[in-house]
Amino acid sequence: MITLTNADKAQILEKKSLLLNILDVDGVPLPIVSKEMWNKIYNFQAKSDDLILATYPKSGTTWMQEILDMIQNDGDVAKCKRANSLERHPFLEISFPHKEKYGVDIAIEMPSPQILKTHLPSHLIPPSIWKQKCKVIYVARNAKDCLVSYYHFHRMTSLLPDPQSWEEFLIVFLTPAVAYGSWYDHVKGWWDAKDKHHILYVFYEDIKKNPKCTIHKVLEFLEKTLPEESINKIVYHTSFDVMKENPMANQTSLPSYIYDDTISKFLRKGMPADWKNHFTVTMNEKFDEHYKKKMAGTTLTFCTEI
Ligand code: PPS
Repeated sequence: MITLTNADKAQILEKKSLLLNILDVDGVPLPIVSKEMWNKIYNFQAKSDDLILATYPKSGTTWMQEILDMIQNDGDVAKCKRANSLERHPFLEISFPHKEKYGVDIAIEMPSPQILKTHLPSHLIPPSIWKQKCKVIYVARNAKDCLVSYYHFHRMTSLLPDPQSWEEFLIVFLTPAVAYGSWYDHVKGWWDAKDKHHILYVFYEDIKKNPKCTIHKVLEFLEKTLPEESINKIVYHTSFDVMKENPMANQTSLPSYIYDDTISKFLRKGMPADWKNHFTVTMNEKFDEHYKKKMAGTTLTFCTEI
C-alpha cells in the first residue's frame, strides 16, 4: 500500500494544492499565508534570551511548553494558568483565524525573556536565532505515534485538510504532502543541527518514561535550579491526566470551528504505542521497510513503545 503509483501521486498532489494557505518554501509545505509573511518570519530578529521550542507537529510541543512555563515561573501553577498556552508563547509562523495578529508579530512585541514555539525545520529557522546563540529545545517523537496523532489532529481541526481515510493519510504522510513536510528530514535535520548550535534534543518517550529526569536535563540546559518540591509540582501539573483537565492547556478554549473536540480531543491519548491500535501487520511491515531506508546512516534512534 505504501508503494506509490502515479495515480496515488497525482491524487496527493491534488490534495496538496487543496491545502489552505500552504506555501512551498525550499520544498517544504508551510502553513503560511504569503511570501511576504514568510520573509517577515525568516527575518525575525531574535533576542539572545529568547528560548526556542521546536518540534515536528504532534511531538509533545504543548507538553514541553507547559514544562517550560512551569520552570520559568518557579513551579507556580496559578501563573501558568494566566492564559491559554497558545497565548502564553508566540507560535512563530502561525496565524489563527480567530486572532488578529500573526505569531511573528506577537513575538516581536512580547517582553523578554520569551518562549517561542515553532514547527520549522532546522534549515528554515530565522538565522538571527543562530546568530544570537539562542537556546533551543527540540522535542522528537517516534514516527508512528506522530503520524497517528497528526491523523487525528487533521480530523479535528479546520486548519488542515480532511485526512480522508487512515490508509490514505498514511500515504500522504510518507509522500510527504503534510504541512511541515517530511518527519524524517525534520528529526534528522535537528539532530545534525544539535552539534553546531545550543540545542537540547529531547524525546517524547523519555519524558513519558521519566518526566523528572527530563525536567532535570532541561533545568541544567537552562542553567537553573529549583527545589525538589517545585520539580514534583511540575511533574504533577504537566502529567497527561492533569493537563487534560486544564482548560489553559487542553485547547478547549479555542472556538470549535478551529478545534472540534467532539471529533477528537487535542490531548487525545498521550501515550507511546497507540500506533499499535492503528497499523495492520502489513502496514507495519511496509512502514518499517520505508523507515529503514529513510533512517539509514543516522545515529538517531527512537523507541516506539516504553
Ligand atoms: S501541536 O498541535 O503540534 O502543537 O501538538 P503537540 O502538542 O506537539 O502534540 C500533541 C500530542 O502530545 C500529547 N500530549 C501529551 N502526552 C503525554 N503527556 C502530556 N502531558 C501531554 N500533553 C500533550 C497529546 O495528547 C498529543 O498526542 P496524542 O497521541 O494525539 O494523544
